[in-house]
Amino acid sequence: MSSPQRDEHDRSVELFARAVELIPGGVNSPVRAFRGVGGTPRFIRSAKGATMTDVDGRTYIDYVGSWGPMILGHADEEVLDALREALSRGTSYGAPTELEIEIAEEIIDAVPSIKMVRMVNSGTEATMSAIRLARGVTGRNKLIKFEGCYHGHGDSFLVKAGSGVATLGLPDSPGVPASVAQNTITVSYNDAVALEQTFDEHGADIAAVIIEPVVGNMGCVPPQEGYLQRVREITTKHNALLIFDEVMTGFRLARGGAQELYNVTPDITTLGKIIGGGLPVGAYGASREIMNNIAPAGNVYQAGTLSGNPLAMTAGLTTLKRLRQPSVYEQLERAGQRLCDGLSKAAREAGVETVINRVGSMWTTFFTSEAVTDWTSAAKSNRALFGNFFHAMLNEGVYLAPSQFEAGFIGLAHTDEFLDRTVEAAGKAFEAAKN
Ligand code: KE4
Repeated sequence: MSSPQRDEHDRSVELFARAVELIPGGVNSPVRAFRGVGGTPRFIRSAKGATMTDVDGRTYIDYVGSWGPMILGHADEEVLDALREALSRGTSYGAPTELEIEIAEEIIDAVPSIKMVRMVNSGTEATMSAIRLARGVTGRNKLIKFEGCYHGHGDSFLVKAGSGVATLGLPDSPGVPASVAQNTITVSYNDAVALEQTFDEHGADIAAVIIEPVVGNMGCVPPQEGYLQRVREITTKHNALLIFDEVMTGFRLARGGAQELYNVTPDITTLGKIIGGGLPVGAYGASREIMNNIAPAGNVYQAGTLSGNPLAMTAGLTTLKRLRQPSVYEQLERAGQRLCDGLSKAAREAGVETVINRVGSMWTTFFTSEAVTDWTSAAKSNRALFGNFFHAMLNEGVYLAPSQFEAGFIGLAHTDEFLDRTVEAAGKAFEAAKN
């Protein structure tokens, strides 16, 4: 791994100049553009285990992990071997395969609330399909989401959304018809009273509540004690469906996701990221009664050319099988605690006010002095200071998510050596960020 040097990234600068002429913002997903932190995004040439190497030959300890999927680490040998074997038999058939049964069995075994599952190609497809299903099943139109939560770029979700929408400060995206946006009601996260009041007013029209059970997209914000249980009670009382968007938390926080960790059972679960092992994937699942409404078993239509494709299923199934061991989540918990204790100490010693929210192996360092429990408190963070810290860490060879409103991810390849080097880098970066 190259030692930290002057911030040399000429090749990334050159490539970015070309990219912006050909691709909107030079990227194929907004949050990659470094708009939240300034500067030039690093173009990555390769990755292995806990590290990525950019086109200028600089290697970083990576805490983005492709925004969550790379829980085993990059270029895991078992995943690559399985993909090589699958590749020798072709890349896509557009016909059913045994693999799709196997990954369905694996997901259903891991997440007891899912008795039937449909594979799609992204988290956005999963959440779009889940709300269409909820509307189809209930005959109702309104949807409740939470301010600062992000569920992909489906029209219904781009209302006070998190992730890149929050990073770019986009109020609500142009192009979403008022007729669609008016069916989305936004409530503040961790406020059960506000949710109850909304149901008192609109209850009979509300098809579903969709929630990140542990939020990653305003930065990491855990549910307060009893909150998810209240959300469950309120939705049940009003016969609305509860959708846990576990695209990020699924197989991340526990093998059964946040619903296992907090012991709350949703009606529909959406998944993505980890279940594809780094290849394009999404999924949504529920009881047989609910899922049998999906075509061709039922009338709620949803389809996809590459849904369940053999390569993503191969990478995903290989990954999920490795996550069957409970020791995996014990290791991730220990790593998360070691890293975040170190970061907190480093910030304190540098005299920088931070609040670190963590659940298992996902965390966010908020540059603020008050608790971060919802979007309002998250938005008070000092984004400029975060940006300084981000670039100082990048120069120290640590690659964080380029936004205050994103979570970081620790994987099984982050050994204590990598974690301790990260803490050491942070000590310097907090000092540098202040100046
Ligand atoms: P995709 O369509 O990006 O696969 O998934 C959308 C999605 C749905 N639900 C949750 C809880 C999510 O976190 C996401 C996507 N997460 C972002 C990271 N905050 C993906 C990164 C990006 O947009 O490039």
